[in-house]
Amino acid sequence: MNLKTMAIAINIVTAFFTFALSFASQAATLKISPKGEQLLFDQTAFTVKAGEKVKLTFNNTSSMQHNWVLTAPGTADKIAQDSITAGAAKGWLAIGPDVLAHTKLVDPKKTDTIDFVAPTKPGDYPFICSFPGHAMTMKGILTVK
Ligand SMILES: [Cu+2]
Repeated sequence: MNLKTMAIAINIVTAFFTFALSFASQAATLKISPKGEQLLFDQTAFTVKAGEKVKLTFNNTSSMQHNWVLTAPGTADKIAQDSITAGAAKGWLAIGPDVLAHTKLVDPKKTDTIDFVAPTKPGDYPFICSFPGHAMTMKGILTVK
């Protein structure tokens, strides 16, 4: 390999990593918290692109345990019900194929950050807190476009 070939090779490698870095930094960044001590999220609507990388941080500013659970359309009520049965040992979450992404059960004044890939099918994906009794009001919609 002569010097010119090596220079071209280095340029190609540099271009590749620059491209890879720019792609990696394109993850959508979402931040959500409870609304004070109410059984509400402070954000009830997010929009992301289909198949997009998402980084979500749930900052539990309240004095209760909560989580953030993304559900397949039409399944939030069942997941909330099943999560009561799942019990404290399972973090009050019935994990199954309709749970598309979730934080851990976050203790008061703690945060959890998760990375996931947005659904590839456009639509409205409900998110809930699956702690018993919270999902009726502690919910929102992640819109995938
Ligand atoms: Cu909650």
